[in-house]
Amino acid sequence: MLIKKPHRWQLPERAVTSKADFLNRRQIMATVGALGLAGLAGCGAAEESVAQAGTGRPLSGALPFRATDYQVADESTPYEAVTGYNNFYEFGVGKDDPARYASAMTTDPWSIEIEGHATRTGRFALEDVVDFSALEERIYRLRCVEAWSMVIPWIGIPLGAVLRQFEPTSDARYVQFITYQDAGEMRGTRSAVLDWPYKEGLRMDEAMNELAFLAVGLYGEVLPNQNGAPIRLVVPWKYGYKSIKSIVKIRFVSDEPETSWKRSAPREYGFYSNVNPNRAHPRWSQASERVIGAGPFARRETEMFNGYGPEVAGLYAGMDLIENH
Ligand SMILES: Nc1nc2c(c(=O)[nH]1)N[C@H]1C(S)=C(S)[C@@H](COP(=O)(O)O)O[C@H]1N2
Ligand SMILES: [Mo]
Repeated sequence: MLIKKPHRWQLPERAVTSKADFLNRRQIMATVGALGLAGLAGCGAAEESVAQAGTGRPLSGALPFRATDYQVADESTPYEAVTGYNNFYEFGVGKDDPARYASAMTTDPWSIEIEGHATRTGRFALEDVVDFSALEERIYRLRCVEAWSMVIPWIGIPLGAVLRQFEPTSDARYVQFITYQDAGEMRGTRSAVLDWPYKEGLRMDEAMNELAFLAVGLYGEVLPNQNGAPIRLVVPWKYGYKSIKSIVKIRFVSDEPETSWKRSAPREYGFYSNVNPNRAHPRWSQASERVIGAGPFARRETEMFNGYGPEVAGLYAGMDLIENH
């Protein structure tokens, strides 16, 4: 028998910040305007959207979406910081390089190649992978391995729902993701900072976890290029580098796939990369983090699994998370 218990996000004592508290008025009005709505009825407004009817997708501006209970109590990081302080090494290693140079990336048309242990494989247009009339908002913490953090209101779709469409077989124990690569458009890839293209991966049960998400937008609008347009992974209980940007290939594989940061420095960056305040990076502590956009001295204690333990700790039952870092 299926016992349906309310999940943590629905508990009444979990104060939910209203959207108006963190979306600035300009963005709210842009969303309302684009949806042609007379009034703003919370974020549920997007439910009566603008049917994209499986054809095309907005290339800029507002996206239709519905609100969810996946929120955190803390205020969202200001839009300017979310889109101006980035890691996207394909455009340079400076925090402002992505905002400066990522507009050179072509994001339309965009297709994703599906390979490996699945019934449906081949090349699919982004619009056939993601139903742009079924988007939802999730406000997640993002914790970079460099010991800084943000809170970002993403728009997207659960990863599990997307992967299931391709009917992975029982041999699919892991899934690998690969970023777009174009030396002309991505000036950073002319230096061998990493072994391009950028690669990431998850164990299949991690990928199917309810929290794993594919984002196509943030702050109610189409994802800016510097944040990984047109589609990027968001895995909120892992260090930020697992959340691979601008995905062009998804491979269902049976063995642990190669991942860029582990390949570059395995002692520092593991496959699992779960946020863990108890395991210091070999060169710095992970016990606390700098809160971006909240003033020069704002810090918070880092939480195990970035605060998402109730949802994900079970995935690692019996594992030594220091050794399997
Ligand atoms: N392809 C690609 N994906 C990437 C990165 C990158 O350099 N290249 N940086 C990662 C790191 S280290 C972080 S912290 C997050 C940052 O995401 P944001 O810029 O949207 O906040 O993206 C991750 N995804
Ligand atoms: Mo990061």
